[in-house]
Amino acid sequence: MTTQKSVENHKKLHFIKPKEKLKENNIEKWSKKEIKSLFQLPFNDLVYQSHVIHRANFNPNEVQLSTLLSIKTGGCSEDCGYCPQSARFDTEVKNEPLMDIAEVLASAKLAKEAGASRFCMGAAWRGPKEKDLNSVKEMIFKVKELGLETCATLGMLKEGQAEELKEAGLDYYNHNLDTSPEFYGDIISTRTYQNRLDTLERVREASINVCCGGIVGLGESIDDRVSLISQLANMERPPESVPINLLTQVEGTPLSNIEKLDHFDFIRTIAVARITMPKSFVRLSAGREIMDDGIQALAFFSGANSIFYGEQLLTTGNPDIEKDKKLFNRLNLSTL
Ligand code: SAM
Ligand code: DTB
Ligand code: SF4
Repeated sequence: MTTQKSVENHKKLHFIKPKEKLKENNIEKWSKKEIKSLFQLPFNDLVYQSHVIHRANFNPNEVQLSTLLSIKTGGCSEDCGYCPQSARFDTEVKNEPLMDIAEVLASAKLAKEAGASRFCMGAAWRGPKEKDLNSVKEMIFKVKELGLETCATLGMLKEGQAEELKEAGLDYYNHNLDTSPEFYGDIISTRTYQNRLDTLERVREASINVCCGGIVGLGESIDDRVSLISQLANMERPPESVPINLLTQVEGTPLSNIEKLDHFDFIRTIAVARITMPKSFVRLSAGREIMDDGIQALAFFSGANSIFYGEQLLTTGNPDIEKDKKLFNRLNLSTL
């Protein structure tokens, strides 16, 4: 029964103020304790707070659309335990060479016609070789000429490569931290957390927008989610774009049979990302195909304002464009 007392208690709910203070005297903007206390809030209290912060910083009825294309699929040397493109796992993904520029441009044109504003090119590499980088630079230049924002995710970058990409017209570089530093070694052994931070630093230094987030549902603990958010939110400048992926379980990968995450825990992660990174675009990324419309609507309410749009992610499926358009209409969402 709702008593007057319980109503009064909720009015007193401690409201977390968005913090925009820069790192001063090495004091973290968000302590792990504060982040954990967000994850532990009752669900309604958390999504209420994240929504209020969302509408203070963004139009809550707008969603940005990015379309992905795998320009180099499969045969990857790395051992990321979630990934169907690693050559070490027996999955249905085949090793294909780098796509032709003409094919990439044809896809980009279709993405633009369908309403995407950004085109993201992904390659199953540890990092790009110089010859490959030249081809990708040409792709970036030509995709940008179509009037699309450009994004690339090519793995680790060496000194000077980010500058080359910037010169070609790259707007965003996606490189995820994936999980907490503590849990990372359980998922990937072929490159370190520090390697990832170094690449992100190179992207920043080259004045390319940073797109960096992670995956939930890898078997990590709540403390690992806290620690991932702490890494992202406490960067000197938090990423402009924060993709939150729900693990897509692919047969043949080591994580194919792991216990499935409760989708409300996915929403909690979106909400905490929104509260701790109030000015960033938070992307509801992999996993939409297995989420019902209600969960997606809740993700938008909680602060997600970007999605991957188009039938395919890299090697796995994503909702049909027509299905997404219906969802936007039902929720009166306009797209960017
Ligand atoms: N090879 C490059 C790299 O790893 O940096 C770029 C492409 S990689 C596929 C980009 C990101 O996709 C990964 O860092 C990971 O966050 C995400 N990803 C890959 N497989 C996934 C899966 N099965 N479920 C959810 N996210 C996934
Ligand atoms: C990101 O955070 N998620 C995208 C994109 N960045 C490159 C990739 C999701 C991949 C899902 C598995 C696949 O389709 O291969
Ligand atoms: Fe390779 Fe990237 Fe997949 Fe890791 S996530 S195996 S680096 S394609």
